Amino acid sequence: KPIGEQRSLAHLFERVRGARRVFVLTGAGVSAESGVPTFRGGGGAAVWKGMPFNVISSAEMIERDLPEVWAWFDYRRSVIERVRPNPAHETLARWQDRFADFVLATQNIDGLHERAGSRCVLELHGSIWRARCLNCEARKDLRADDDGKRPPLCSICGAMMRPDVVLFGEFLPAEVFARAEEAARSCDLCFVIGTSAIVYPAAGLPEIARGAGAYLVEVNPEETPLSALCHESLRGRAGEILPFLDR
Ligand code: BJW
Ligand code: ZN
Repeated sequence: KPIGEQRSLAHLFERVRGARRVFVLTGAGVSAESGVPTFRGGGGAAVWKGMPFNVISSAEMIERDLPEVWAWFDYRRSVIERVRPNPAHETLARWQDRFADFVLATQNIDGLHERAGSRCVLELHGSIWRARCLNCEARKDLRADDDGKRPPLCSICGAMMRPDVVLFGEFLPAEVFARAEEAARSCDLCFVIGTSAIVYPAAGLPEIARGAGAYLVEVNPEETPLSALCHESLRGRAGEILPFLDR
């Protein structure tokens, strides 16, 4: 029995069935069942060679030790490469056709939503599969074009490249975030799935949806700072709960 009380459950199903504009925000927990480690939660934070992830995944590290930043992301890419999307990703891929208006925003950089078939994913924190030039902003798709040089060099201007991800202290891609914000503001049903909801501005999106009158549902085995704001907190694993909601 994955989810709570019968009465609220019936109400939830009614909400899901009647929803037209749905906005979903996902975090690392949605990929946990695929075998991608989360950053926090489940006891302990991610660490790389003794460095907590908020140090190695920070803007300062790009200047201080770019090769080490590449080593950290290369390691994670090697993990992600070997895993597959799980039933949570698959359910969300189906939802793009189930609802009249569906927007999926993710904090994840692993590309698993797209691999499961989601089109137009708003990648708020970038992608581990791309590099970006430090000099001219050119991008490189590492799946198609990776000679193994670290750091990779820009094929336009020859400068060094960095992972095209959003590190602590950096701004989110403005246009991507604006589209997510607009979807949050105008949805009638908002799901927050597998995120500790402490990293801003992404964690502000469900607050915007709630403030604009949406029905807010959280899917997470653990309580988060958002739980108090949610109409429903479904305490369980995304890969079990989402397929259950899809019936
Ligand atoms: C399951 C499950 C299962 C497990 N099913 N669920 C003080 C106050 C307010 C803000 C700040 C502050 N000091 C600094 C800031 C700003 C900072 C911030 O918010 N910090 C907070 C930590 C306090 N934000 C930023 O820096 C952002 N930029 C910004 O604000 O720009 C303006 C600015 C410019 C200049 C100076 C200052 C401000 C950028 C944030 C970018 C975050 N990037 C990272 C790293 C990306 C690259 C990489 O991957 O290494 O993104 S951090 C990391 O956290 C990663 C994630 O996307 C992000 C969110 O984590 P997520 O997804 O929630 O994962 P977890 O691990 O935290 O949680 C997993 C959850 O899943 C848990 O709840 C589990 O229970 C659950 N779970 N199994 C469902 N099976
Ligand atoms: Zn360049």
